[in-house]
Amino acid sequence: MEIRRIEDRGGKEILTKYYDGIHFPPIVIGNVKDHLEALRNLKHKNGDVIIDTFPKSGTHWTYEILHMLQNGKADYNMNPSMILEFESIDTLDNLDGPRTLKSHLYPKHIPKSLIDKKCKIIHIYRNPKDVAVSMHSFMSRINVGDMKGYKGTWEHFFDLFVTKPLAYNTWFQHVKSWLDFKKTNPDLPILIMSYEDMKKDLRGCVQKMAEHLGAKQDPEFLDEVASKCQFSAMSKAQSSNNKETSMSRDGSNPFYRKGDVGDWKNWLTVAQNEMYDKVIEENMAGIDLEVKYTL
Ligand code: PPS
Repeated sequence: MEIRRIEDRGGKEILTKYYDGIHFPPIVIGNVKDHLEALRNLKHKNGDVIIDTFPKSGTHWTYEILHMLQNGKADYNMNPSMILEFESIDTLDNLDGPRTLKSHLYPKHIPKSLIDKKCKIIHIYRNPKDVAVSMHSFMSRINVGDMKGYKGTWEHFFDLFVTKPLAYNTWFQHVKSWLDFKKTNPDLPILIMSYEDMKKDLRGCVQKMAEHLGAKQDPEFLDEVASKCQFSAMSKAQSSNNKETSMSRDGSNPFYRKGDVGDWKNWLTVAQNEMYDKVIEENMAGIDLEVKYTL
């Protein structure tokens, strides 16, 4: 593992831990290698579910929905930061099953027992323009370990996002790895959904997730889950989540901002947008996925 310092045009840095061809955020435990190897052997618990996403694609949102569905109760979870690569093996082992596990890992690093036992996987993707905007805000607000708040401007950050692999490499590589994994493992229960579809029809997506999990599908319960997981309700409930507010520079919860589709239009200049559209066109070759940039 190497520490990589990725510098923007203004000299502001983003740190990553580089291992096995992938850039990881510096809060991944230890030298990455040992933790990933230990994770490969994490013990499975009956009914475990994994949400995997590229960062800023709706991880917390999906977690809340799945947690409610798994527990049959529409209660918010105030202890939601169970990202596989950020938690110790003991912490993960000590969670009561069935667990709702989150991750941004590539398929090759997902615990083997969870794959062998065909645990349910949900992969959520979000259009990369909104991901870039969300990530810049998050990187500027976060203050945990070696993630001390990125000080660069939006313009400089966007340059990096487009030209350099940052944490979990590029959006295209990450999304492609999961599409390919699903294609080559048709027997595995992997549901792929988009953030934009969740925004457009949350109730319908909650129903699909409940079907995928084999969870209770009583219509009133699913209505309640969808209503509690609307951005306004969920961000309000989580604004007092001390575990998460303690991770930000300003005391706000850094995992919630605007929760919209198409906010990128308020951030990308015409020139940035045209340049990125070309990058998207080149990189989407071989990625068979409908990506919505507006609703
Ligand atoms: S992380 O750090 O990777 O786990 O972040 P993640 O949770 O994947 O993504 C954060 C973005 O998701 C938005 N969010 C929501 N959108 C719609 N509805 C609900 N309920 C919801 N909850 C969180 C959050 O605001 C971040 O997006 P932006 O665009 O920054 O608002």
